[in-house]
Amino acid sequence: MKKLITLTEFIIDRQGEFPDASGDLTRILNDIGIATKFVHREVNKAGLADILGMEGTENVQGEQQKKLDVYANNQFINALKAGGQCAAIASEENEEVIILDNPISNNAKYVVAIDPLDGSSNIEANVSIGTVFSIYKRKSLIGTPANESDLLQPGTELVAAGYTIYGSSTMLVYTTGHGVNGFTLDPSVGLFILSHPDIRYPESGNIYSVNESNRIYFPEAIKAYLQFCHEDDPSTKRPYITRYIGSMVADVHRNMLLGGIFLYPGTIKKPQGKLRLLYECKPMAFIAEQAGGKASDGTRRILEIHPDSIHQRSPFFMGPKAMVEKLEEFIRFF
Ligand code: P6P
Repeated sequence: MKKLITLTEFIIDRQGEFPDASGDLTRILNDIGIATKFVHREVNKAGLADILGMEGTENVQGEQQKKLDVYANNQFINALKAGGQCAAIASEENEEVIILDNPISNNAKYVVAIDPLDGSSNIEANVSIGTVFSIYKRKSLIGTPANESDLLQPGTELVAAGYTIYGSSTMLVYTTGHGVNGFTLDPSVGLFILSHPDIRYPESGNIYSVNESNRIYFPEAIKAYLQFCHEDDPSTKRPYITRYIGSMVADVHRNMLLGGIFLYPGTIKKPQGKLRLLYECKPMAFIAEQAGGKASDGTRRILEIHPDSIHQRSPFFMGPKAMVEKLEEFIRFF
């Protein structure tokens, strides 16, 4: 029987990839893994909310139940606070950066940007949703409280990034800059087991994922690219297959495994698009590049964009290098 490798064993085994590894990154990744299991448990009960008295109703103590995305946010904040390896958190759920100003966290080397439950509006339809996380080394003086500038770093400074997809199974996929590996949760024992070692994009693909209801608002270059996707040319696997779940983590995960491009373009109404640069686009871009793919805003490498604010949005294109570069050709031409 093949030896099962747990997430914890894998993280510890790979600790050697960092010359100055002190175990802090190992611990912070484990903290995220623990919080993920609690979120998994609640997400999987979500459909029973009315029956179990969850999600917006009052529980037996008369406490107002948290919406799942607020619940998830609290789980990750509490786990990172308790773990003591994180000095500050930028979360999709919080307007301001959460500075963990206490003697232990002020000595932490890392800060975290997180979307605790992306796509949560899909829960009531039982559609896969996800968590997206990313870890940076703080730039501010260790021993002092961290600050917002610790989170406003280009993605090239990322130490680790990953996502969890709560779908038919719960999978945690992450990179520390040495490839991408996927772990599937065995809920019967509460362990993430290595199930998808060294995930790589296929050389190219024939899936495209975009919300085509926005088509009339897309720039001409994007409209032309979509026309290219629809053309009948079997030699280039076109017309491409359209697949769009409306939950970024699920769309990105499927496309990375099967070969496809994910597009969330800007529109004439919202030129910067919808997705957030810091805690959605950059972690996914790190994953994309580590899986042999590419991620851009149409003209710039996502990882090289320096965010000005923590909730800043960006047009976002991610997929096999050949597919993203074909799209960028259309953008250059128009
Ligand atoms: P639209 C979910 O709300 C989300 O933030 C991403 O997960 C997803 O890719 C996108 O929005 C879907 O947006 O406008 O296509 O419904």
